[in-house]
Amino acid sequence: MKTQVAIIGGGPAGLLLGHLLRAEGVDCIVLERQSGDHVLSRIRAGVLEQVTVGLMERLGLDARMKAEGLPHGGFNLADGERLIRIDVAGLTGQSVMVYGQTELTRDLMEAAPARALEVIYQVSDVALHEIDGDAPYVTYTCDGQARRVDARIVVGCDGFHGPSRRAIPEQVGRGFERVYPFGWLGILADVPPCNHELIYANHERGFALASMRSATRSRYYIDVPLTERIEDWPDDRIWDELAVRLGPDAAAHITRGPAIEKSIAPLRSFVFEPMRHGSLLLCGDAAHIVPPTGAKGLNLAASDVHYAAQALIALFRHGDGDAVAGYSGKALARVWKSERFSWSLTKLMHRFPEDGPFERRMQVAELDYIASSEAAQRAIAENYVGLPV
Ligand code: RFL
Ligand code: PHB
Repeated sequence: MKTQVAIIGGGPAGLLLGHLLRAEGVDCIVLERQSGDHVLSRIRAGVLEQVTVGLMERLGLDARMKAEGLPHGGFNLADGERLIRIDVAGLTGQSVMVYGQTELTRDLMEAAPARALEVIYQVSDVALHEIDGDAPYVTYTCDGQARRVDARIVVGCDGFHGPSRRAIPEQVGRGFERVYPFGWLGILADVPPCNHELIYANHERGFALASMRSATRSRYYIDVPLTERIEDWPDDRIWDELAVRLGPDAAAHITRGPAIEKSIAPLRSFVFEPMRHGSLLLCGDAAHIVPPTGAKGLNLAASDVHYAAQALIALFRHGDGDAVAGYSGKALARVWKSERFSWSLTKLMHRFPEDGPFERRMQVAELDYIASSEAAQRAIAENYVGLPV
């Protein structure tokens, strides 16, 4: 098989890129290891930046998002008794959209056949070849048969554990990493949210986040040591902990219900440089990971895809190879800024086991400053809503 762009990974990054390329008449194929149902069963991001919303609008795939998504003009930082509201809309003139990654992925998946975007599910043994030159190819197994797809460009949208990043020779690439000493235990339940906006709480017992998917579906998180096992967290224990950490006002409005999904995700900051080598481009979690505190992971994947699509359209429509050469620099400039924001919000809102009274005083002083300074709130708001692409 021959195509212009072979995309590895059919998560949000791979599907979004596939659609943007097909919309401009560029040939591509998406190879996904899992089934479509499995991809949709992963409960992940919930907050979309303007850039992500804008890409769905450009594709004309925003109808359900506009009907069912919840535009949020602010969010809250809680610290003990205090609630600091960040007026994102007032400070930036923009808002974020609460719409689950699962729903966005479903919209992209369902639109694929009608737009001639070919996605092959349940492929295994994906391997990249000859990415140093102009004629790379990808081999894989499907239905027990060995297959090969020849392309001009390969794009790795295969997440943190996929094979694409590992295909870049060790002497060419470098990873920068920070692993955090805790994970987020998430619970999804069909109950109304305790507050109409998100609350990120720093309590002496640890971090908590009150989020949502809709007016009737809530998503909550608490941070736990990495040694914790999900089996040791029956639903009631999670609800009890959330009620303490989120504070009495939020607790009074928590509706408890059985978990539809429950899992522990480790927290990591990671950036791989460069994001292009030869004919291989990396997008999304394949190239970088942020801790979820800033709600940036999916949105960074979307901004990478925006830059990658621009570069590939320039190459295939206008014969301009410079854009592909410039992809990594452009994408990384935005990636590092989102990494900084996610890392700083994580530091501000979590109790690290190694921290002592000095570090705690620093958190309190920073929260005091944020509470009293519009400039500080504006800096948080413009990062939260998403820096321009
Ligand atoms: P994905 O979603 O991991 O998709 C990669 C796809 O590649 C496939 N794959 C392979 N395919 C073929 N061959 C192979 N060998 C393959 N290996 C892997 C996988 O099956 C998969 O389908 O990466 P992508 O597309 O880059 O998207 C990134 C986002 O999923 C991720 O950054 C976000 O979910 C992060 N994130 C959040 N991001 C936000 O913007 N806002 C949020 O509110 C937010 N909350 C979160 C989050 C991530 C979380 N977890 C669980 C990590 C909350 C949580 C709890
Ligand atoms: C979510 O709703 O899953 C969510 C929201 C905000 C975050 C992270 C996750 O910062």
